[in-house]
Amino acid sequence: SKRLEGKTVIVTGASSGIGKSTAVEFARTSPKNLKLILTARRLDTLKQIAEEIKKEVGEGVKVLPVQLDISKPDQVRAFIPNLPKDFQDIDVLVNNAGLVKGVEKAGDIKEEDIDTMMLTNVTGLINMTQACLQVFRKRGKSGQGDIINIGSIAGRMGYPGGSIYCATKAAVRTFTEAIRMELIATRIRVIEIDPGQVETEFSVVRFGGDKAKADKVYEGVTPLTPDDIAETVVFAAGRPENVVIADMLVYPNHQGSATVMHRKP
Ligand code: NDP
Ligand code: 8X3
Repeated sequence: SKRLEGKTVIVTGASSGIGKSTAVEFARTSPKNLKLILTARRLDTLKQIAEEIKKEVGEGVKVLPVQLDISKPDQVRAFIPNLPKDFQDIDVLVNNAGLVKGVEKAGDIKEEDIDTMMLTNVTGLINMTQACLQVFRKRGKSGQGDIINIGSIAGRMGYPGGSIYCATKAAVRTFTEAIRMELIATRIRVIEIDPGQVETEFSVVRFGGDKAKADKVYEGVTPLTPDDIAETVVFAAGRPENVVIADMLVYPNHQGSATVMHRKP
């Protein structure tokens, strides 16, 4: 889309799943003139993805892989000042990095897992948002830019075995809603996309690398693909400047809530 031409886009958690697909989808949609900053902890994977993107769309998209652990406030603080000058004028932030650890119920949840989820999904997302708002506020008369937060159905309702993850995504949802109001006198758009079940590394991470347990989550169903969500992210970013896709809930066809799934016997 012409509307994305010339933009600088950051995707957090671009090494896998929805973030990776989102990076590729931005490049495909605006192959002529785009700057993409791919961030995650796994730098080697980001470098490979940058190569894949270049191979597919050519040199019109400038891709910069940057190692960044968003759960570390000092890394987020240093992130924008350390970008090459021609990548610092960020237009779009996709706050996608996030994770779930375990299925333990309250009383048995590991402290370490609580911290990891909170520091990544909540503190990390907030710190990234604050960093980019510094840039957005300087643009135009009142400020301009897009913040696209990946929430979850888990932020709209709790489910057993997901209390901390659900709480983190509920925090994302309320933070998003509040800052949309705070920024109402600006041209900054605040967008939330809430996926239902998407097959990515999400469940593998949840079960500490146990692929067999992860596969069970998707038994008898056809989950969304990360590309399905990537399309909605790029759609939202590509709307005319006055249009805000404030909030989108996206399910696969078999899903009716965080826990209601129709499984083929
Ligand atoms: P993946 O596990 O495939 O991808 C998660 C990404 O987040 C990875 O690129 C990972 O990169 C990155 N990440 C994790 N921790 C950090 C960190 N501390 N700093 C920087 N990057 C980090 O899962 P998904 O693609 O499914 O998840 C993407 C988002 O979508 C998450 O916010 C998730 O909560 C949300 N979501 C997922 C759903 C699903 O069913 N899959 C449904 C609804 C929402 P690395 O390990 O290299 O750092
Ligand atoms: C991931 C979806 O509800 O399966 O956000 O945990 S859920």
